[in-house]
Parts: sequence; C-alpha cells; structure tokens
Amino acid sequence: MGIEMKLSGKFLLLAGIVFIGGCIDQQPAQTTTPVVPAGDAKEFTIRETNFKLSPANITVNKGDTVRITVINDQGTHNLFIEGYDQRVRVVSSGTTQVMEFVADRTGIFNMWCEVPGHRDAGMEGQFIVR
Ligand SMILES: [Cu+2]
Repeated sequence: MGIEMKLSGKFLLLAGIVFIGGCIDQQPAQTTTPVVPAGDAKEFTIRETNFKLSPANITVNKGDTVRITVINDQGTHNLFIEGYDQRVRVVSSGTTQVMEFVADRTGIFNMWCEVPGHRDAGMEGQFIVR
C-alpha cells in the first residue's frame, strides 16, 4: 500500500511534468510581425482656387502612404486622381477634405477638378509615383 502510494505519487509528478511540457510546446508560434509600412507617410495640402491647383504636382515614392488634404479656398471644386481613382466630393469654398491611400504603382497620373470646364481652365496637375 505504502509503495503503491509512492509510485503513484511519482507517476503523478511525472505526468504533471509531461503535461506542463506539453503546454509549453503548444504555445502558439510567434507568427505576428510588427507592422512596418513599406514606405513613408507623406502628407500634402492642395489648395484649390478658380482655376488652379496649388501645388499642381505631387511626387512620392512607391509604397508611400499618401495623405492629401484638399482645401477649397474659392469656387466650387472637387479633385480626382486618375489611375488611383481617388476623389473628393464637389464642395463649395471653405471646405476641407482628405484622401489617404497607398501609392502602390509607379507612374505619372493626371489629377484634375471634375467640375465641367475647370480642367480646361487650368485646374489640373500630376500625381507622380517614382
Ligand atoms: Cu474646379
């Protein structure tokens, strides 16, 4: 009886070690990696007036996270970036809007105000991704 108790005690201790060891082994592997942006965060402000974008050209690097604050200072305008299909609404003066996206393709993309006649009047520029 006494020997059986000691044996079962040792068995339980051994079983406990195996159990703990099994738990440690089953810890999930470190699969999450820190979120590192592929590029930099680039911030711009484009001011709109009749009939001009200022600045008219923006240049970023591929992979950059681009944040463009569009401020309409005069008239009624929007802004559209071709290729990236980025667009802010047509708004009246005094309105600020923001577009944010990742520049994942290189190229020269036209951008302009889509209110009829405004592009021809000069409200256009280029979004350049190197
Ligand atoms: Cu316009």
